[in-house]
Amino acid sequence: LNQKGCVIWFTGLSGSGKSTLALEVESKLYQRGHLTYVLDGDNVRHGLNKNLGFSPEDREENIRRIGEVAKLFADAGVIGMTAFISPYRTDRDNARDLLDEGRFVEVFVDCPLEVCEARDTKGLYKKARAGEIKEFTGISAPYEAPAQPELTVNTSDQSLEECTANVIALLESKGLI
Ligand code: GGZ
Repeated sequence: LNQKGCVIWFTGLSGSGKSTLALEVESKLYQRGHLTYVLDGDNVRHGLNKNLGFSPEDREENIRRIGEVAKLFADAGVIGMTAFISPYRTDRDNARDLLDEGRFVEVFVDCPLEVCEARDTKGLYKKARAGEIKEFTGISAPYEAPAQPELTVNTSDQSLEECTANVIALLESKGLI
């Protein structure tokens, strides 16, 4: 396998396009013969972390476990990708500190709240506005944008193709693929 393991950490609001982007990057990397794994709400929050909710404490524990699992993938030589809101800077930095320098790549999936809310793919923003979901990120819970991400993609004015190409180019420039 012509790769060293690493972690690509996608962070951004609900509906910003983290999972979509991670899966598209995965598809491109697969075509090039790389081994990847995408951790997201579907395979983590419904399994390993199904005892966790969305309080600040539970989000911290969610991200802590995900950081440890992502590190295990990287140790195994896999390109591990994580697609979680991960709203707290400290929690993301703790995940970064588990990896050797250069093996953790933070990608800020930037998208204005108005755009995420207009997309409202799962109808959750509407429920959050109505007070039916408490502590919803961007509405009634904080999101701390990364101060120095390795890459920022803006999914409201860049196409999925463009964002994907930018992630791939970053991995190339860092010698990770
Ligand atoms: C934010 C919530 C909430 C609250 C349920 N706040 O669009 P989605 O559905 O698939 O993305 C959101 C997902 C967030 O889970 P994460 O594990 O990524 O969050 S964190 O990193 O903060 O732990 C949304 C859904 O779960 N969801 N309630 N209150 N998102």
